[in-house]
Amino acid sequence: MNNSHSPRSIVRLLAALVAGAIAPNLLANEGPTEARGPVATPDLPVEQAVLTEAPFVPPPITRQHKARVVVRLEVREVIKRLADGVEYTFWTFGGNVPGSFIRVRQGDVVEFHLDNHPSSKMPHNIDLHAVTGPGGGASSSFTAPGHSSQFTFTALNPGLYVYHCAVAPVPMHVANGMYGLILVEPKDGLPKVDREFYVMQGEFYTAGRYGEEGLQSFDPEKAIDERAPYVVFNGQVGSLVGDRALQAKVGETVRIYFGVGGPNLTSSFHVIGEIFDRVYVEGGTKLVQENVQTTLVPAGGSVAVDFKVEVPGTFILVDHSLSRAFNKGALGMLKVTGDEDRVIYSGKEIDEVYLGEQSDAGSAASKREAELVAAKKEAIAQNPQIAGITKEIQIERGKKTYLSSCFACHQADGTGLPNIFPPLAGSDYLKNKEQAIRAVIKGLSGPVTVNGKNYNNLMPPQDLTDAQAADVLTYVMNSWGNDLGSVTEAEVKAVRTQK
Ligand code: HEC
Ligand SMILES: [Cu+2]
Repeated sequence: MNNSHSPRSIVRLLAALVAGAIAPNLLANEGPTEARGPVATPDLPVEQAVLTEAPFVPPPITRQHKARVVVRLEVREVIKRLADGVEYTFWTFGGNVPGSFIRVRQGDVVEFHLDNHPSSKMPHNIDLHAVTGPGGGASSSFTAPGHSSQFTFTALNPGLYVYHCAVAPVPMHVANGMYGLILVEPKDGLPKVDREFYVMQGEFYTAGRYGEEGLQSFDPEKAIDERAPYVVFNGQVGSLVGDRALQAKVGETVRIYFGVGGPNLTSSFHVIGEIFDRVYVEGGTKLVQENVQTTLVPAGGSVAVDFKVEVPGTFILVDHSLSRAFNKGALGMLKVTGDEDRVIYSGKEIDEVYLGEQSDAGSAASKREAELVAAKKEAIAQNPQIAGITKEIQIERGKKTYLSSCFACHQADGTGLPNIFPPLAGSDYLKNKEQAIRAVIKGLSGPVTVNGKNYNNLMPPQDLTDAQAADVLTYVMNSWGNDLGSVTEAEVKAVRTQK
C-alpha cells in the first residue's frame, strides 16, 4: 500500500487488476473452472495438516522452515442440534459448525483439497481470506456433490482468517454454517500460551421462533432483514456450557481464536469477569491492543485474545449485544479451577440486611419518636399520668433497634423462619419476661420450645445497652398481636447482673 514499487505490491496490483477485469465473471465464480494440473514445489517437505473441530485448536507450529501443507476438508450436509428440541440442516466444512480449524505457517504452500460428500444436495466451494488470489480460492474450488477439487496457494500474510463457502446464494450457504478459521502463524510463531480455544459466532435464520421445536428450515426473508432468531457460538445454543465449557486452571494463560461467520451480524465479544490482556485486533499481527473489555469483531472477521486467569470460577463468553446472549444463545462458559486469591477477588464478603423500605419505617419511627417526646413533655406539663406515653416512646425506639438487630432472623413481621428462627409474634416464650430478657442480652442456644415447636439453633448475644434491650423487648411484646406490657431498663440491668 505504501510502496507501490515493491515486487509484491506489483503482483498484488496485477492480481487486483485481473480480478477487476473479470469482475462480471466473479458473480458466476460458483461455476466450474478448468483443471490445470498441480503446481510443483519440489524442494518443500510435505506435511499433512492437523485439523480440529471447535473448541479445539491444532498444536502450535514449531518448525522453522516452509512446508507444503496438505489440507483435506470434507463438506457435509448434516442434521444436528441447534437448541434443545430444535434441529437444523447444517452445511459444514468437516461435519461441524464452525468448520475445522486449519493452522499453517507464513510462507507455507497450502495444497487444498475440498471434498464434497456424495450425500450432499448442493455444490460448495471455499473462499479463504488467507488466500491472495481471485475469490480467495472460490473460483478454483467449486465442487459438485461426490466430487473433489484441488488448488494451491501460498500463505503470504500471517494472521487469523475466516474462510467460508461462496456459492450462490452466498448468504444462505454461510447462514447454514459454512465458515471456519485458518491461522497463518507468523514465521516466529505467536507468544506461547497455556491453552488455546476456537470459538466462532454465527446467526441462524430459522423459520420458527427461538426455541420452536422440530427440524427448522432456513428463512430467506429473515436473513435479508437480518432478523435472526438464533445467534450462537460454535453452531448451537449451549455449545460451551456445562461439561462442554472451556476449561482452564488458575495461573494459566488462555488464548481464544474468535471469529464471526455471520453471515450478517458483528459481535461485541466480551468475557464476563475477565479483561483481555492482549487483543490481536481484527485478527492481524501488528496491532496488539492491551487491557480490553469488549472487542468488536466484524462479520467475516476475527480476533485473537489472550488473558491470564487469576481466580477460579465461571467466566461467561457473550456477544455484549446482550439480547443475543440472553435471548438468542450467544453465551458460553470458561470454567477455571484452582485456588482462590481473595485479594484479587474476595467473593461475597458481607451479606447484611439492607433495610430499604424497612429503613423508611425506621425513620418514620424516629419522626414519631420525636413527636412523642414532644408530646410527653407536654403531657408532663399538663398531666402527670405519663406511663402510656413512655411505653409508646419505648415502642418506637425499640422498633428501630428491631429493624437493625433482630429483623434479619426473626423477620419484619416477627414470624421467624420455620425450624430455624422461632417466632416472636404470639411467642409463649415471651410470657416469662426474665427469660426473654436473658435471651436477648446473653444469647440463646440449645433446645428451645416455642409454641410447642422445638428449635435447636443459636442466637448470639445481642450487643445492646440496657435501654435498647428494654425498648426492643417492649416493641416485641407489643407488636404483631402481642400484648405483654413493657420492659424497663432496671429490669434488664437486673438480669444482666445475674450469674
Ligand atoms: C442471628 C439470628 C438472630 C438474631 C439477629 C436474633 N435472634 Fe433471637 N433467636 C434466634 C434463634 C436461632 C433463636 C432460638 C435459639 C435456639 O433455638 O436455641 C432465637 C430466640 C429468640 C427468643 C426466644 C424464642 C422466641 O421465639 O420467643 C427471643 C425472645 C428472641 N430470640 C429475641 C430476639 C431479639 C429481640 C433480637 C434482636 C435484638 C433477636 N432475637 C435477634 C436468632 C436470632
Ligand atoms: Cu456452500
